Amino acid sequence: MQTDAQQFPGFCRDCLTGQPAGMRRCRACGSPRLLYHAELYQLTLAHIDCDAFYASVEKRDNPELADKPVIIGGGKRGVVSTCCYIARIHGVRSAMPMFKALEACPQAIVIKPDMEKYVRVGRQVRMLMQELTPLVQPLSIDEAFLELKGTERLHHDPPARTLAKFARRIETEIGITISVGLSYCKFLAKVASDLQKPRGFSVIGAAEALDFLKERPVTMIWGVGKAFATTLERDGIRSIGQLQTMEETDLMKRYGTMGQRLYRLSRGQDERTVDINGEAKSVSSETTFNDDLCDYDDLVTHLRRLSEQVAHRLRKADIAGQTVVLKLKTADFKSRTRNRRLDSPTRLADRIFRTGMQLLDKETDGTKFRLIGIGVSDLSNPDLADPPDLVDAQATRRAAAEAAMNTLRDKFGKATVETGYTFGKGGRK
Ligand code: TTP
Ligand code: MG
Ligand code: MG
Repeated sequence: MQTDAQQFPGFCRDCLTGQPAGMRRCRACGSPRLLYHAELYQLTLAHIDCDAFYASVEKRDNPELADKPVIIGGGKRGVVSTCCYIARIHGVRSAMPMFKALEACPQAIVIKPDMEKYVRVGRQVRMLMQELTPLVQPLSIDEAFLELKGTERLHHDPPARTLAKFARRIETEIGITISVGLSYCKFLAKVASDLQKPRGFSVIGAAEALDFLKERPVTMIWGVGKAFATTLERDGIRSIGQLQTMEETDLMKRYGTMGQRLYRLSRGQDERTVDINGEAKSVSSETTFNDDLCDYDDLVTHLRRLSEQVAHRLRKADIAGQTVVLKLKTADFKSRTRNRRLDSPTRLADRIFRTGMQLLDKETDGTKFRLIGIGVSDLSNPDLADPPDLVDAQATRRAAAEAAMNTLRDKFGKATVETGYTFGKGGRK
């Protein structure tokens, strides 16, 4: 007997019934959510991202919020973490100052984030993903890449149908919604998952990649944020189509390794595979003090030096890490480790150090420490490390300064260059 996938070019995302070509509504359930694509049953690389994640979890837990605009945020920084899609209609966005968000949508219900809960739900989603394939690469609390090649035998369905079933399962079992992007490479799978949010399912095939990208803005390319987009704009480049007409050597001359990325990604060329982050693997440095320390400033001095050692080893090994890990041991030998996952992998001492400082800030409450360590885990190759626009222009300047210092250090040795944090404080060995 033929399967639905062999027999019909499309299927219904609600009841999974196979659909003959050209249907507008499902022949079984009447749903308009039909999926057709020429490469539908060949593509295997998916990106899944939860819709309005924190807000969806809160709505799930309080049905009274269902049709109300909900904003998650507030707290110390007074910004919007996220908001539901109803609030987005009013113009509310992530990272917006709360007062602005409430100007745009005064009737919104504001909820303080409950991180523990979101981490728990994120883990549940991830565990279900791992039932689809062992090749799950989490990118953040609410999203991951999945490689589904070779899972057809296990699921008795091609990846596209397995993913649609998965979206239904998340809705019924977890109570939130997701969006799926299906493509042949990571870049376009991630782009695709964002195209139809919420409850989206978008497919970008190899045959259409060039055309699809042509009219899109350069900011769609991974690693091109506001700052770098401004640089490109100064050079007259706004659309990916413009990049498609440029030579690789020209782009590399102008923008270095980023130029090479622009060249490739603008043409839909992305060789990166889904890799499960090596869990136990990390690069770290630590030091035990002669006398216990409790003062933030004293600890920071060590932190800076250790961050530089870590960055140095990352550069030598030509790897990067995405999760910064701070380790402390108290005077009475209790260990504390604190992690923070960054938006992109890093091998810059400055990023490691600054993240470490933030983690340390919460721990210095008068406790005496005998040891401090800093490191990174979630190791990966450095291709996507430290995109030029990562945080802000200042960070880009610091990154450039660090690169220059590294060159000097490699040439003249470690003691040549010291930053303000280590100078004169035992930074020299
Ligand atoms: P996202 O997946 O970027 O956003 P989202 O899930 O809220 O909405 P979308 O439907 O567009 O995917 O981020 C996941 C969670 O991370 C989000 O729910 C809250 C948190 N977050 C912040 O705290 N601050 C931010 O600036 C962003 C972008 C996200
Ligand atoms: Mg999301
Ligand atoms: Mg996300």
